[in-house]
Amino acid sequence: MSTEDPLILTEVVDAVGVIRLNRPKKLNALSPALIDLVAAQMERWDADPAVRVIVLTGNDRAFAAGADIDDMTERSAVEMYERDQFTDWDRIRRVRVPIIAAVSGFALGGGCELMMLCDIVVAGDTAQFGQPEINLGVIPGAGGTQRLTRAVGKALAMDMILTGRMLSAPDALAAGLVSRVVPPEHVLPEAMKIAQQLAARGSIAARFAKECVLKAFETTLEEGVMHERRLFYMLFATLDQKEGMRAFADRRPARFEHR
Ligand code: DAK
Repeated sequence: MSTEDPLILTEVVDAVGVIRLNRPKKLNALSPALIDLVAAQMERWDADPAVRVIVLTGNDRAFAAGADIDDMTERSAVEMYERDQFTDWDRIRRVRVPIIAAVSGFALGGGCELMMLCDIVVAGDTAQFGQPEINLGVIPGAGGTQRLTRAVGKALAMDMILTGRMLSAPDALAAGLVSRVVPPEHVLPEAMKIAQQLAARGSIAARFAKECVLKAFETTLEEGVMHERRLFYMLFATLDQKEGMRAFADRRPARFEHR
């Protein structure tokens, strides 16, 4: 592979935008340039009504083995602060269409954090997950201490973050870190199957559902329930709600128009 190879490969399959991280020799280490490309592509698709779901994947060996260590080693605190790379990660967090991570191999450090910014995670049964930053003398920097703890609970998050140990895919499934575990060769097909199912449903409801579930991590139960209720009412202003319920009454498949 030459230095000219693109850091990400993208394609749109029906209404599904697929991003493949493409630094295989570096186990898809997430350089600032790579994260910027991922964020920019996701933003473009988020604004494109023709794309209703995004799939993010890596290769058989790695989803991503973390942020690019070589890029950080000799930087000063001021340089890290001035570069303010968290903005690019926040751009991914703000994407409204559902994102499915198709994960094989390593999802470590920033790779695990990037995965946790996705909404559904399909993992190969040999995948490995971890926040090993402690071994480098640092801590997770893109939300790992917060999102991992919310996903798997304090006891396991402390264990993973303090010891840097990796979690197997079955253990990650049991802990609630991933949604489904399949044989490695089925990871991308399964993610695409889910993506096509989501894309066939009403995209306004899908975006509202994502927003509401994420709200659960950021607010009180009462506020979250009120937020859900407002968006529930708002869906009665969409054609998709009428079509979905009429199709049920007519005993026919719904034809959603995403409006
Ligand atoms: N960065 C740079 N290069 C990496 C890398 C990484 N994270 N992970 C692997 N590589 C490179 C290796 O250096 C090696 O390169 P060459 O020597 O061939 O040139 C190549 O990928 C293959 O790796 P290995 O030879 O090491 O392969 P093995 O199968 O022996 O080992 C491994 C696989 C995953 C166990 C090992 O590569 C490993 O321990 N990798 C590092 C894992 C790690 O510590 N990850 C956490 C990185 S820190 C931030 C946002 C996020 C973060 C920080 C800031 N801001 C917004 C500011 C996140 C920080 C991190 O993720």
